[in-house]
Amino acid sequence: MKDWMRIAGITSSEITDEQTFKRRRALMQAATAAGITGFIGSDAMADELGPITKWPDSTDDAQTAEEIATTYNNFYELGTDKGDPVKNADKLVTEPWTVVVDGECDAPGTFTLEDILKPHAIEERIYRLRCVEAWSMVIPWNGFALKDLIKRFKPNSNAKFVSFQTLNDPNLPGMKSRVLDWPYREGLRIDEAMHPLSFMAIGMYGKEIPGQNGAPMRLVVPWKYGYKSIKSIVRISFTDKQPQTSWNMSAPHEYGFYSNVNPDVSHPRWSQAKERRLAGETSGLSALFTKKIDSQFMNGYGEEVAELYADMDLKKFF
Ligand SMILES: Nc1nc2c(c(=O)[nH]1)N[C@H]1C(S)=C(S)[C@@H](COP(=O)(O)O)O[C@H]1N2
Ligand SMILES: [Mo]
Repeated sequence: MKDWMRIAGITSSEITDEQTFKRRRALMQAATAAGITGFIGSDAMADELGPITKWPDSTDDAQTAEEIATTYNNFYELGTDKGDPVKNADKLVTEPWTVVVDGECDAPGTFTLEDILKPHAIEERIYRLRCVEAWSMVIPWNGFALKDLIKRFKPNSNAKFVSFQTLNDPNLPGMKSRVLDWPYREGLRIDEAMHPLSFMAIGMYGKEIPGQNGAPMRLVVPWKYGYKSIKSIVRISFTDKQPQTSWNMSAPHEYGFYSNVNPDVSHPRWSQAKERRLAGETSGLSALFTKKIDSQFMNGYGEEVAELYADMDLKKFF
């Protein structure tokens, strides 16, 4: 137990729970069904995932300590303080888990988590995650390319956008507050969703993704502000119109649909030129007070994604 966790009011018993066990079992069943051998399922190995291939383009930036990435979170359904999601993670019921896929596609349906995971080999991708609040982390995610999942649902030619929804469980402790119009909603243009960098994470640090980070499955779009990376997804819809997104609905002049990381486009209330990197050289509370570094255009993924926005005024479409 680390001092800073105690300060944050986190106890070790709050970190492990029955949900983790159940998710592990579901993943093991999926791995078995997919004929994946060598899947580590012994109790001794707890919630380790495996086997995992390494993506060659991962960032070399120092990784954020796992203890920080899993205890300093934004997941408003579990509370608005950074330490709330880990404390309330056991309230997020992830078993059974179904994902509804609908809208402009030829293979819609209601899928169990096992159905969703079955065909996908698991990859590790180390990405920068840049929150609109001007802090950032470097996280090794485990999952698969979003495009490989989307292709299975056969979006049709009217599918110009894809939208996502988070579990809408009014019993989650943060949902009593009207801070956002629930359910949490996010969306991407279909070409953004099909971009090879868009990722669906089911794990991090080689383990199943914990509740506070968006169990059992969350989006990771590394060139966009973190709020686009929607957690605990229960619905994927293909639409011909730009979908409504939670932060844009709550404050449209502050949070645009695109939300591409851009040091030259300030938030109306603060600059986006610099960020606080919660990295690996420091741990514990001191990591929260690290020096600021320069923010990068598209969070450093500009070379890969700039073509998506070739003809767009990024100050207008922020
Ligand atoms: N459903 C849901 N997804 C969410 C959020 C949220 O409040 N609810 N917060 C977002 C924000 S603002 C950020 S920065 C990232 C944080 O992800 P992490 O806690 O795994 O670092 O999750 C995003 N996804
Ligand atoms: Mo964020």
